[in-house]
Amino acid sequence: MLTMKDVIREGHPTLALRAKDVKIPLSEHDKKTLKLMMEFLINSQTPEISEEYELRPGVGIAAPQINISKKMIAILTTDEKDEKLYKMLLVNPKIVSHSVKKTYLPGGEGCLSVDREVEGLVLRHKKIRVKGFSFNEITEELIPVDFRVEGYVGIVIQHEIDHLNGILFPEIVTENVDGIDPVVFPIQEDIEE
Ligand code: UDB
Ligand code: ZN
Repeated sequence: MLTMKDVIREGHPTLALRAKDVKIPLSEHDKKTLKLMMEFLINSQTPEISEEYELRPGVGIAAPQINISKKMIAILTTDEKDEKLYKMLLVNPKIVSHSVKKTYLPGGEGCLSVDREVEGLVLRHKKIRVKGFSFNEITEELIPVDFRVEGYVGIVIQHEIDHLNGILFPEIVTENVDGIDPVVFPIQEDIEE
């Protein structure tokens, strides 16, 4: 399994590289890497496992973060609207178009590869259209995908694709978000009796 020891940190040269296109069909090594990336996200979100191995609860990871400079990302998160689960292993993902409108996470971003608090907010496209291939880890099929996402899930995908382009969020923080609407997470109201 992957642990935080496998996650390289800010300052490591691999994080600044442009990742390579993945060759299709996938090699057995690339399939194993994709499966390990999703397993890391699942483990990191499983309280008993994340405590035992001191994993930060991850919603996304890009292959360069484990020192593999190839265009592969894993996403495991729900969206802020209907709590729909996005569990995806994407190969050669590309943003083919995006909205003019921007958005941001009101609490700012963090990163598994950044071990410090960074002030400032990251402006992201509000809506994106992504093309690439989706890896099914059960059947090992690689399916072409073309989908639109917005809001929180869109931000996670943009953050991971930035890693494929050698960009870390501290390099793109801004102070000024005048006139731009943040992603809004609904408040979980406790229902009693
Ligand atoms: C994360 N996790 O995984 F609202 F259950 C961050 C870290 C850096 C804090 C681990 C995160 O935001 N988890 C989270 C948030 C919730 C509810 C919940 C868990 N990343 C991924 C990363 O570094 N990928 O390279 C940072 C996110 C900041 C914006 C998008 C990705
Ligand atoms: Zn990151």
